[in-house]
Amino acid sequence: MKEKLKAIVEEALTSINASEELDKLNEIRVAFLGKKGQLTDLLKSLKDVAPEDRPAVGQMVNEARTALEEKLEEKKNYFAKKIREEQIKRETIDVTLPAKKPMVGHRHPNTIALEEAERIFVGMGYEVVEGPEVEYDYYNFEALNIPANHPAKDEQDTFYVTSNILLRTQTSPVQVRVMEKGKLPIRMIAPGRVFRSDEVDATHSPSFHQIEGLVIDKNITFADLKGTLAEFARQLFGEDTKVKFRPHHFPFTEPSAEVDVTCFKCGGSGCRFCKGSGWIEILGCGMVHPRVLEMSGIDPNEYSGFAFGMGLERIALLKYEIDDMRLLYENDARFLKQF
Ligand code: 2NL
Repeated sequence: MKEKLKAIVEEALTSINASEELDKLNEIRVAFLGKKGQLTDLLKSLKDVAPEDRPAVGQMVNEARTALEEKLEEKKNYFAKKIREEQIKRETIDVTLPAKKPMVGHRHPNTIALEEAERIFVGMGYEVVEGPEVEYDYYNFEALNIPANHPAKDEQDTFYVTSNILLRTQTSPVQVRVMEKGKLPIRMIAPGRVFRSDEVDATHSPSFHQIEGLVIDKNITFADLKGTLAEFARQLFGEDTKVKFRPHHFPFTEPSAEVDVTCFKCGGSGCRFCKGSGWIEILGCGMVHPRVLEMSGIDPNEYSGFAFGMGLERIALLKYEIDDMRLLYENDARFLKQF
């Protein structure tokens, strides 16, 4: 029996040592220590041993069992450690590898142009004010001296929500709302989205952006308007830029003018960019019409002011020499990346 036990233990130890994976260990455990395992069988044949030898033999078998269990456990731990080490090795991150650069977007040309214009006017002490895109007919037209049936209303034909609520065609309503509040003087710009029922082409869109400006105080004259816009043009297009005021008509200003700047490409001598004229139109302006002041509760005998309005897209297209406004809205990253 002793011989047999020794043989079983040796066989078991050899198998354990030779095993190369966790599953194999389980097989060994079942084969030797399981219910029908070799060691269990041996224990069953204890009844054939002389009664006086049984305790000693029984103890031997049990000791062999404990020894095998310990050996199995030891090997199991060895496997677990090996698997963990392999996993750690596999999952190691090489921090010296060059990182994948995340795609970082940047500002839209419209935004760049807007922030540039805002910077210039804020530098001159203007406040930036925003207002609703859905407006009352009153603030968009009536309060700006454009009564029902006025031809200018047709020109700015727009999107109506109801008969007296519409999508604003200019950001002037924001300025009317400020004038109405009655806090003077006013020095503000009103940037924002405006809407007109225009067909899409290279220079038109049913939705575009405007920056309007308004200054109201005592003794404001056309000279203040000229000086302000000349300084704006110099900062936006370069120190040598000159401005030219051409008489024009707007219902909300009197007198009114359109403003051209000397072409920043050719300096005014005439080129393809300015279509040979040397001048580029950038905005409309004028002295606020006394009726407009009056309607918002400002006494035109005490106060006067100037106002101007420009298309943001127009500025962005000029500044970046883009020849089609539609490019600004197509969101083609290959185009936008360039600015
Ligand atoms: C243009 C140029 C302009 C104004 C906008 C304005 C605003 C108030 C009072 C008086 Cl609250 N005027 N804005 C003035 C002149 C020109 O925009 O081309 N508009 C169609």
